[in-house]
Amino acid sequence: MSDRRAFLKFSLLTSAILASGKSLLANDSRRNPELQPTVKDNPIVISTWDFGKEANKVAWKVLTGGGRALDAVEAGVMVPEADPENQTVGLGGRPDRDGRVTLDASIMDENSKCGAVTCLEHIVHAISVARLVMEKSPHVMLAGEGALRFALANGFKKENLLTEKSEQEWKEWLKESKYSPAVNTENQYHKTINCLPGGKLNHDTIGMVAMDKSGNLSGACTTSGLAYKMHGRVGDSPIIGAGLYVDNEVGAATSTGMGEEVIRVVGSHLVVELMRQGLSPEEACKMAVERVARKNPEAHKNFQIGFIALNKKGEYGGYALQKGFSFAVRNGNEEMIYYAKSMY
Ligand code: SD4
Repeated sequence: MSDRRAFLKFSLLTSAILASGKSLLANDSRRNPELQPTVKDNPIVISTWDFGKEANKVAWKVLTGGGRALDAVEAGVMVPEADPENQTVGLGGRPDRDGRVTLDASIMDENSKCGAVTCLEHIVHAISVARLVMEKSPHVMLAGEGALRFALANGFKKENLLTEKSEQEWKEWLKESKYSPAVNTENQYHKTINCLPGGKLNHDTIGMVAMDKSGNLSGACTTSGLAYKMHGRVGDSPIIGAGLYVDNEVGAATSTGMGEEVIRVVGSHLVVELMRQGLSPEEACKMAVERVARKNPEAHKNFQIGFIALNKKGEYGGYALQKGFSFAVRNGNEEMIYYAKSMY
């Protein structure tokens, strides 16, 4: 290519980039006053599903006591992890197809430090092991046997996580052994949308993001993953950028639903980057859901994806693929459960 043609091509490219993007500058939140924290001294926590409300209560105590968002989200998600009635997180979680309860969790703080565990067995508080990986190991993620060994070496107690109820259901499932992850829903919708066998209410992964009194953000995500998955399957929840992402300059996001689909678009990172470009939390979640749908022109009607997000201004939002996705909010003004808007 002649110098002149090369120059013209470069100029055209540069003009196109400049025309498309005031965004190039706006992408950098340090240049975008809109994204600077304005809610100092007014903390907030949001989390997935109805059960997020109880988890938020614990996180809220930490936040109002002046604690770090990191401590708040860890303490918050420990609530469903310890609840044996909750069959999608921690103790009592539904097992994989081999009857083993394997947990996935991740945590991320305001300094972009992060930690995760995947396929962790026998430890109720996977989130605390994830935090330990972040703070006491040179790594970001530990898996399976190595994660368990690390937990035990650091004083965690080995427990049986498979409750009688989850074991019974698994044995029932084995009769047909048909793997068809349910479209997860909440409350009034659970009767009309396909649920787990027997129409049982299918709570799901807890993802929680919070901003503390100093305006710092953190997030946590923990789950037993999809029921009856193959042993060793890893979902989105422990993958930084997929199930959880925090950028203290911009905002934080987390996801629930069909992990494989969230991973394919690096969902939570996508939501945060869309907020960086100026979208509101709800708009960013919506666009990420639409991206997932576009990648699955047919299949997306049969699974659920939900995102929630919080920005530096303390604005929050959520969006889902299917009806029935709820999220819980706690701040100085409200303690609420919202039903997210959805594509369907
Ligand atoms: C996963 N996203 O393991 C998690 C669990 C979930 O509907 O939310 N299931 O894929």
